[in-house]
Amino acid sequence: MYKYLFFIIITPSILAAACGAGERTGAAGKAIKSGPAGNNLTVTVSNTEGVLKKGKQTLTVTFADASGKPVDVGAASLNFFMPAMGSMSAMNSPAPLTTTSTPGVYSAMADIEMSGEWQAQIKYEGGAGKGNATLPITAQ
Ligand SMILES: [Cu+2]
Repeated sequence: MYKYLFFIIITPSILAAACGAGERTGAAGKAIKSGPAGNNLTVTVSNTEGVLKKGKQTLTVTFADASGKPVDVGAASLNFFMPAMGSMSAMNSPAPLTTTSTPGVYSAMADIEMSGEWQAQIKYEGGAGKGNATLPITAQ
């Protein structure tokens, strides 16, 4: 009972903190990784915890200008790639992107097969130009 009450009391403040961070960075939740994506844009992969994990999960991919404002990039894609390691062949795990109510912010359904070093390969093409980014991300 004590734990249950604690959970109810603490949850709203956690959610409020997450929303506040999202507005500052133009990304939902906490950034896992971000990097330059060409055309003066920065792409950020984020989720509520700021950590990529093994298994199925929803991620947010945000393209933003220098001021942090999301920019609609048109068609975008995300693929998780892991190079061959010893006897294990290279792995590719596409994470389909869907648009959200905010142009420039996409939702990704990722299925990370194993923990370790992945490369998030991001591509886009549209009104903001054509570009790509490769972000090294460690899955836990
Ligand atoms: Cu591997």
